[in-house]
Amino acid sequence: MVDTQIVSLDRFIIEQERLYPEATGRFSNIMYDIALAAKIVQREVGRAGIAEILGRAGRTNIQGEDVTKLDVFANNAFIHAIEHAGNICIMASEENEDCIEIPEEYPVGNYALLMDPLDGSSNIDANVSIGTIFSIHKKISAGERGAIEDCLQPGNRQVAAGYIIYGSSTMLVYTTGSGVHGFTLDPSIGEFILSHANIRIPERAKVLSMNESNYPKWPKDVRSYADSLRKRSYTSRYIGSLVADFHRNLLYGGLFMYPPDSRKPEGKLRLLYEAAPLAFVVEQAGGYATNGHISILDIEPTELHQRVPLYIGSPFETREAEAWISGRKQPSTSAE
Ligand code: AHM
Ligand code: MG
Repeated sequence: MVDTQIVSLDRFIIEQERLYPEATGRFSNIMYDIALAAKIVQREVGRAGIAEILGRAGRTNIQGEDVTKLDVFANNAFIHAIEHAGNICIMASEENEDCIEIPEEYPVGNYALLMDPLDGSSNIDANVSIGTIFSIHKKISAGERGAIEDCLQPGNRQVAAGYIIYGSSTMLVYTTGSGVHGFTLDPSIGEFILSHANIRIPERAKVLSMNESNYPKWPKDVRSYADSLRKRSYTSRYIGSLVADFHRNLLYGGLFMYPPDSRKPEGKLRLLYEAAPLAFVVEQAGGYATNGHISILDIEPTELHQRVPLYIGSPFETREAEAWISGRKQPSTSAE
């Protein structure tokens, strides 16, 4: 029998909006625009192998890394889907050095959008899952059209955050602070359908996601913590595509870590585009995210492209990692 009771993303957004009589609908409109951009990017990712859009775009981003053509495409798709609608006053992207202002011909709204439009793009050629990460803040600046301070807000002030994973299926997972909900794109009707309501991350899981080749470059406390996990028979799962590694651990449990190392003393991942939005998601799912000392959500950003060490995932392991790395406690070395 055909299920006619499916909950589409649009219906879910409308029902959520009804819970807030004061809502203007502007926030809902941003989510519709993000979903539209996600479908456009998904279409290109799905065609990547045959559409001659693989390979390098011939320039580097402001982090000095190669930019592939799909990064450029995804960045433009999200900017163009969102800038015209009058809901956003300013944007920031991992691909742009400065804030992205809304063109004068368009109206502006009361929200700031930050994004990593296509994370893990070095994996595209190998058909590995990649993702878009987004974060939404309320405007706090005085001027009409938004300013950098709207983007430089701590994670605990996000009004929404989430990601889209382009994998064996395409999923949009997001939170507005009342749980985490996952929607799977049904290509036959072109709609995101609620498939994972109220996701909860397992309390603990013996799974570790980290780039072990960096071990010799990690600080002593991080190495000894990793040693203690090995002694306790933790298994490894790491593909090097943050959204894919994070999504797996969100569903099955585990600890993802990208510590500082001697080459990258600030860590590799970006606070505003990667760590803070995923921290909001994981905390809403019952997990935790830390830089080894404090919650990622409590870090006051000072610059747009700030990097941060990241330990994120199941609450048991992430709290233990923080206690050990900050020197508050030794981890358990028993087989349990
Ligand atoms: P990117 O934003 O340039 O794509 O880099 C971020 C990626 C993450 O997806 C992933 O977690 C990490 O870099 C992997 O780094 P490494 O290759 O050093 O293990
Ligand atoms: Mg990235």
